[in-house]
Amino acid sequence: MKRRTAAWLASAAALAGSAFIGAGSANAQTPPHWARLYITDVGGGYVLVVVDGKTTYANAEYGVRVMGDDEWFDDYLFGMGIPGLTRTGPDGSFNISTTVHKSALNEDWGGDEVYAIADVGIDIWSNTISRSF
Ligand SMILES: [Ca+2]
Ligand SMILES: [Ca+2]
Repeated sequence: MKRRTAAWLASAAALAGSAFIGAGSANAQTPPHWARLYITDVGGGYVLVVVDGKTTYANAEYGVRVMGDDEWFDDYLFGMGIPGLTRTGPDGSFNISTTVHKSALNEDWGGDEVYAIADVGIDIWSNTISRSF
C-alpha cells in the first residue's frame, strides 16, 4: 500500500512537472492584453507608480484603478487617467504614471498587496506588488 502511494506521488509529481513546463511555454507567447505595475521610491516618503501594458485596442479610452488585495473585498486606493483624454496608442499600448505618498498604498495592517486594473472596456489585471508601505 505504501509503495503504491509512493508510486502515485511520483507520477503526480511528474504530471505537475509537465503541467509546469506546459504553463511555461504558454507564457512564452505574448498575451493579447497585459498590464504591468511598477512602484519605485522617489524619496521623501513618495513613490512613483507606473502602469504600462498592451491591448489590441488602438486609440482606446482607458483608466487605471490601483487596488489593494484583501481576503474579502479589494480596496480601491486611487485612480489614474483622465476620462475622455487618456487613450492607448495606435499600437494599443499604454503607459501612465503618478507620484503619490506611500500612505496612499498602505492598504492594510502590516504588509500591503497592491495591483492595478487597466480598464480599456475590458479589465486587465497587473502583477501584485507585496511590500509594507
Ligand atoms: Ca491586503
Ligand atoms: Ca500596511
